[in-house]
Amino acid sequence: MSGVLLPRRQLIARAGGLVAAAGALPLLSGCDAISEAPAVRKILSMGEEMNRASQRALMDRDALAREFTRADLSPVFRSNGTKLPDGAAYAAHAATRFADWRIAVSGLVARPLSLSMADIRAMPQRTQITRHDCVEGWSAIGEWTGPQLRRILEAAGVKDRARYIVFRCADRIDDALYYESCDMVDALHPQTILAWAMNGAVLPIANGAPLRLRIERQLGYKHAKYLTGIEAVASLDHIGAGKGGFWEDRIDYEWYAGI
Ligand SMILES: Nc1nc2c(c(=O)[nH]1)N[C@H]1C(S)=C(S)[C@@H](COP(=O)(O)O)O[C@H]1N2
Ligand SMILES: [Mo]
Repeated sequence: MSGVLLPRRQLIARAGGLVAAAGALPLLSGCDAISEAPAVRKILSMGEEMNRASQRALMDRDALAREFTRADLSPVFRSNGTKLPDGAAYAAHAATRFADWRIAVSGLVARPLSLSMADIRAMPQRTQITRHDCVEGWSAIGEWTGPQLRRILEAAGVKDRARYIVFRCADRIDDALYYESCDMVDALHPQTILAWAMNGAVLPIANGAPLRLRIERQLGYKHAKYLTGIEAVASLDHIGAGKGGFWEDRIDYEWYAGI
């Protein structure tokens, strides 16, 4: 689990440390010219290759998160954070099984949209079985189904100036609405979906009904539940307190929570 939680820059520092260690061997001999010796050159270039490989692994933002099989599903997929949004409005939506719930697609788009859950379910769907890692130290494997976010952004005609997608939620914690955001690399990633189904059934309220984000390369708090809107923006400066998410604004959770 500690590997999962290690901030990116520490991983990079560690990768750099390996290279430094490989390079340190010949330096112990105290001879400058020795780095020209073929064996030493080989060690040095091995270090460089390792560095490049680890950089590539760390930087490959398009890589897919691991997918599992139904045999791997967690018997219980627990809920965290809000388990039931407060208020009469959400209760009324739940009572009608979210028949009138809408998702607003707004901001830097050519065609703002207001999507119903029927619209969401009518789009091409992706199903993926992935592991959810919460920063608080638990993980669970679940199956998620919904349209790729990229399809929705394509339908709305997201403008070139858009650099981030903001996810608006229905639930309040301490009187502020939960929200999250990601950059366009994650927004367009094939495993970034808006899930309305979990483990082959309609998404339970505790897990974010009627619609929640799955952003599989990042930690749990990025996976915004109870979605009411997605907004394309050029800057996060004037969203919330400017750090890109409810917890990022309040405690030192990283905005880029890559796993
Ligand atoms: N709207 C909203 N989204 C949220 C949260 C929340 O409190 N409100 N909690 C986050 C955290 S910390 C985690 S680990 C996951 C938990 O998802 P789950 O309830 O399906 O386990 O949702 C994330 N998304
Ligand atoms: Mo979490």
